[in-house]
Amino acid sequence: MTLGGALLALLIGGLLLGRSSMRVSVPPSAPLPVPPTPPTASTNVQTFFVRGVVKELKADGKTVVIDHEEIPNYMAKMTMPFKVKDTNQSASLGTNDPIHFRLNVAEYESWIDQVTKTGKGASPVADPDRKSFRLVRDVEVLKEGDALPSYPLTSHLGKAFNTAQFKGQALAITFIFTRCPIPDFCPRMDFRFSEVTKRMNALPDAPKNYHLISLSFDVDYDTPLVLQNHANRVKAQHGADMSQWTFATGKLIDIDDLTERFGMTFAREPGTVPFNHNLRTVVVDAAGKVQKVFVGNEWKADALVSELEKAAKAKP
Ligand SMILES: [Cu+2]
Repeated sequence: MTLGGALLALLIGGLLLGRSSMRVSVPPSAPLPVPPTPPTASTNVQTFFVRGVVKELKADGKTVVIDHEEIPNYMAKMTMPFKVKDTNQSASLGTNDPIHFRLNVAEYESWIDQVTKTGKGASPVADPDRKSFRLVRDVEVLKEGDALPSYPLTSHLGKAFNTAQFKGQALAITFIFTRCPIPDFCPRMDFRFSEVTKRMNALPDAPKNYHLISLSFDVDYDTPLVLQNHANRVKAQHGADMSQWTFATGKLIDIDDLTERFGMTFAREPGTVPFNHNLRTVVVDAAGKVQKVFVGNEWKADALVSELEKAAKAKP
């Protein structure tokens, strides 16, 4: 082949590549190639076939943020992170790639697989309506060592209390809502706190001066009665000891204030379900100071137990 021929071949190759990468998307209304399968009874994994648009691929390749369509009977349309177990599934994904995928929901975790691109870089799904307006306080972010302000809350037994009355005790606060459908989010927080209560009871030298709070940010739905039923369910399901654990609710403006101090975010539009949220678990020592903030869902019960042991010893 002559030099000119080689160049021409390269040029054609380039053009072909260019063309193939410009191939355009399946229209959003096109049927999915695989029909939804019913939940498999044997493994207890529910599966859903979902269409969406990639918003971000995290550096480790194991988390893909997807703006996905409604999953009937399961989840509203929203943008949220999904776990990928096999990074080959996410390797070729780029921002704004339209995809379809299978969402697998087991008892304690969820993940996606069968990720298929339906086009490349097509226009993203329109952003959900986020026009609504909310009243918030301008608050300072709290760092470890900062004092936790007092927030008035209501327990699952309908009793008023506040976060300042736990001076002299180690306190762990996590943020949940009882309708959360994602097993590795709120249900996992319930499971971890359950494990913590059992470990604290089993440890011979464990401190007695500690308390756990699971604070709901779904304030319209999670009334004290709903929280009480939820607490009973968690107790039955995990054998949790509820004697030092309170499910709580409060005014949205206070919960907003508290969560914002730790970088915790959730959908706050009135009338919407706060599906789209992240996770924070805060440990406050017996002197009322923030000792530790666990980000996300990877922390283990043992880690929280050690933080509580340390926090219980702080001198007020
Ligand atoms: Cu949740």
